[in-house]
Amino acid sequence: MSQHQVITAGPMGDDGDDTSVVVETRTKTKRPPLYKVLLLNDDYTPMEFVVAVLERFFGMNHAQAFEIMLTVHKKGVAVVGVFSHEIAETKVAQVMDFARQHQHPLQCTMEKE
Ligand code: TYC
Repeated sequence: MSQHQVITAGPMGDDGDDTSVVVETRTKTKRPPLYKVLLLNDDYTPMEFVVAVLERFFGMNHAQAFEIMLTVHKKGVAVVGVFSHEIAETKVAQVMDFARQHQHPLQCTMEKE
């Protein structure tokens, strides 16, 4: 954002000697930080359950979900989405709750991008 500031050099009459200068100052508008939501591999959570999680909470179709699940399975971790802090927190909580309800040790975390 930019704001205009009038700097007046001296008292101003109406005799046309106005020495005011208009300068621009910048007001920093920082975009809010984004957060990566990460899914972690483990040895016990069934592959089909992870695929279902990715479909249910991250809006992936079956093929996308299967691909990301395999990436986590092979590499140990994958980014499953990037969100605002509040949305990322909600996704993590939803996944952790769902995993706990089904007694799977699936772990989901978030980190600043
Ligand atoms: N490694 C699990 C298995 O072989 C599958 C799995 C994939 C678990 C991704 C967690 O985030 C995960 N059943």
